[in-house]
Amino acid sequence: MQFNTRISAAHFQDDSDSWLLIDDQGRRYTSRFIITAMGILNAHTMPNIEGVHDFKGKAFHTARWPRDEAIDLSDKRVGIIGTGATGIQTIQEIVKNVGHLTVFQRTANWAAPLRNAKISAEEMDQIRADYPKIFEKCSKSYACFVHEADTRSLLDVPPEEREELWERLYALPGFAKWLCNFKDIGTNKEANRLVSDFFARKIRERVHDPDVAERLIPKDHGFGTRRLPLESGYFEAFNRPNVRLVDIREDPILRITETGIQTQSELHEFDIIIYATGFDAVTGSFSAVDFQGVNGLKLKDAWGDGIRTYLGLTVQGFPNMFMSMGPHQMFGNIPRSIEYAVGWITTFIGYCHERGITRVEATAKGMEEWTEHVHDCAKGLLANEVDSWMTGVNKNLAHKQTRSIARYNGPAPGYRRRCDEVAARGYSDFKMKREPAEEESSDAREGLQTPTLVEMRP
Ligand code: NA7
Repeated sequence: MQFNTRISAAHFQDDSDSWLLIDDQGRRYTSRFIITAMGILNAHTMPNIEGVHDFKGKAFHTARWPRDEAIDLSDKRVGIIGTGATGIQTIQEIVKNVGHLTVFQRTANWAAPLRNAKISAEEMDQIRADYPKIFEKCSKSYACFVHEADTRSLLDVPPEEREELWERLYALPGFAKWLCNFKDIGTNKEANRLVSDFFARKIRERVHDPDVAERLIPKDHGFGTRRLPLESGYFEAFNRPNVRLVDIREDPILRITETGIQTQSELHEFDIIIYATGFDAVTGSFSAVDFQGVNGLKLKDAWGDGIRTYLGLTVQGFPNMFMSMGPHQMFGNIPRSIEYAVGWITTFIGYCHERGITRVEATAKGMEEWTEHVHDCAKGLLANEVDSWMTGVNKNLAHKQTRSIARYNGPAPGYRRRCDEVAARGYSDFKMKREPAEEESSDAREGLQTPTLVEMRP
């Protein structure tokens, strides 16, 4: 383990079938294989608002919440920009102890109760006893969660029965209200409109001021077409006298000033500004590293006109590089997706190790076919008609203004079956190179036979 180390460059070395990694201190490491495990929501983005660095009070992105000091908001005027999952969770928490909070909302998001609760010792014992069943369920479900969709089409079900299901789901914890809903709410516009109406009614019931409630109800996308934020008292936060909602579609932010946020109509003065403005999702972690494959091909150029992968695990032109939670992988229940990717990758590396294979690389054909398959799986999903980090959009970044297919949208069991088939074929879809016969092997090559990291101080 090498702690506190940020890799800034990773270059494939053609002559030794290995990777050279360079960290931000200039230290160099070589390795036969690399596995990227950098996360899909890692590179945070500040808003592209003029004057964002001019504010003289305290300001930070939620991903950089100060660790070295306790932030006491009890007598502070606080502004927060962003109402995604992070903004929603931040707002519901800080309203418990804040002087005054102003929430700047660009896009209202659907959100539904999390319903976390303490687990008794007996419940915990039961959950532990059920682990095999839970894992079995996750291995069969669409997105690796315990939840499974109601197999009926919403429009085939009488209105009272729909209501009954929705009320039941609303009372359950976690993603049940999203993932145990009727199977077609993510594909059929009318079904989606009806389920959205139900969740809009819930917001109206919970928010006292009807005008504020209307602003908190999304009008430009349907329920569940963006990753559903789960909340505990988010909507009630707006019933507090010291919380104000500013809809910046109506009253746009012009700039950040030394003292606060200037909208078209007003200067809002603050002691603290919190940016819950999201991430350069999925590919942002890759853009932060200078990845260079065969012949110096840069990964950012290889993906310049669209992400292309083979199995979401490898990229042609980047031999011996594997991705855990790279693009075109399942983003459902992420730990389960990681588990599968890690198993697949390490089995492949073990296979190479046993057979003296020093280089493996996806083919251009394999990558084109897989990418086409990923795009086919995305067809018909309403989620892909909506701007969100899941469709690769980040309006703070010039190169991420249009939608792309960044994740695998098909069912997880189908994804795993395809990857398992590749392994069962002895990875014959890959170009492979064996190490030279023993008499040819040099000391340097022997040093690279195992996938251990070799550090070379500069
Ligand atoms: P998200 O879901 O990308 O949300 C970012 C929020 O910040 C969203 O409301 C954006 O509005 C808003 N935003 C971003 N830039 C601006 C600017 N320049 N001006 C105003 N508002 C802005 O990120 P999160 O961190 O909340 O959640 C990411 C995932 O982490 C989440 O889905 C879970 O899976 C865990 P917009 O919608 O773009 O209009």
